[in-house]
Parts: sequence; structure tokens; C-alpha cells
Amino acid sequence: EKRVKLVIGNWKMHGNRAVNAALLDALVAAGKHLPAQVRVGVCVPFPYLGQAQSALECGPVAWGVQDLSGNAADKGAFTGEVSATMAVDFGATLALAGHSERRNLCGETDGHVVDKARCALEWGLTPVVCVGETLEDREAGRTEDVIGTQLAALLEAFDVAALRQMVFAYEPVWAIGTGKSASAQQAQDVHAFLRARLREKDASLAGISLLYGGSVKPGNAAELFGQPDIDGGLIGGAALVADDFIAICHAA
Ligand code: G2H
Repeated sequence: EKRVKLVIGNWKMHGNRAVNAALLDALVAAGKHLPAQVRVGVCVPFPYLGQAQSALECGPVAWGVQDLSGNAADKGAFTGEVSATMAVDFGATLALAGHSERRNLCGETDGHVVDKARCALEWGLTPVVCVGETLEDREAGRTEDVIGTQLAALLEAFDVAALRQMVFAYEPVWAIGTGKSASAQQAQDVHAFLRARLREKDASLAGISLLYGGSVKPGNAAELFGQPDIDGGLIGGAALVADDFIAICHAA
């Protein structure tokens, strides 16, 4: 099956209007030279969605959000929440769900991740569902258990047609922002495991794009993306440096 290659920047809680403008301008300038077979996007903090839309709407780079309300897809009495329709109102097409920082710092459970993915799908946003194990999990030999459980929540909650609209990102928690990337082989092993689980549910799900995230840099991107089951990356720190992010896009 032919899988879509994807590189998504996750700005996390970084930026301001001036810094974003420079970064977005660089992406616009690079846009026409980006490899045609690679879908590129950036997930920005909510207040800057409009800025991303204005800058990117005429080019090939997509934009999206780092989180969404799982309480309701459109509106309601949910103080502080941002809905899928609001993101779509600003042209977003991508929504991260279940990033480890949200699971660990904000107490998001697999149930919340399912709710968020459901709200995203209701309005045509592509959910980018993140899974990953901690160092403690890995050292105890629980990597596949932990990731298998995180994935199973989605596989049980959605039918095949809905799952086919999703992207999954494997982000080992111990490799996030630590400068310590998983080796290409470690990442490939988990990606192969995820793809096998998807295929078990339905053969067509083997065509889902699986991204690797965790200290991807220009220097390690080509090797990671060259693995048979890695279809691109979710890029944090390096997505804040235009030249690095563009180099990573070219490595996909
Ligand atoms: C993992 C990744 C992007 P970084 O969180 O989601 O961040 O590339 O900084 O490790």
C-alpha cells in the first residue's frame, strides 16, 4: 500500500507574533521547493491559529492545533476549551491528540484521547494520535504493553472507516526534548509493532501513516525516515528553527 509521508511541526508553547511571522515566512518561501510527496504541517498555539492561516493559506503547508476539547465538537459550557469547529473556522486540518505532555502534565487518559479524536473527526480534522512509553516502562520491558494499550483504546472506539482518517505518532517519552532520540532500529521496532496491530484489526489499516517523534533533527531524520515503517515525523524543538525544519521535511 502507498502511505502518505508527513512531517508535522509541534511548536508547543513557544512563539510570539514577531517570531512566528519570521518562521511562517520561511515556510512559505520554502513551500514551493518542498518535496511534492511529503505533506507538511505545523501545530501552533491556539492564539496564533489566525496568524498561521493568514501566512500559510495560499501555500502547501497545512496548520493545526496541539489539542482540542473532547467534551463537545462545536460549543458548550466548557470554560477554557477550544472546539474542533473553532479550529476549522481558522482553516486548521490537523489536531494532535494525546501528546505525552498532555497525558503526563494534564492528566489526559486514553478515554480523553478517544473523545478528542472523535471531536476532531466530526469536523474533518485529521487526528494525530500520540502514543509512547516512559523510560521506566522501557526498562521494565513493558513498551509493547503500554503502547498496545494506548492504541487499543482507539481500535476499540472507532470503526475502520474512522481509523483510516487518523495518523499515529510514536513518541518515546524518554526521547522527547531530551536530545536523546530513539535509535532508528528502536523506533522501527515499535512502528512495526503498531502496524501489525493495525493490520490485525483490518488489512486496510496497514496503510495508516505512522510518524516518529522525539528529538528528530536534521542529522538523524534521514536515517529515521528511511526505516520501512516510519512515514515521517512529529518535530518539536527543531520545528522552531526554520532551516532545521525544512531540512527535516526534505529528509522525508
Ligand atoms: C516530541 C517532539 C514533538 P522534540 O514531543 O512532539 O518534541 O522534537 O522537541 O523532542
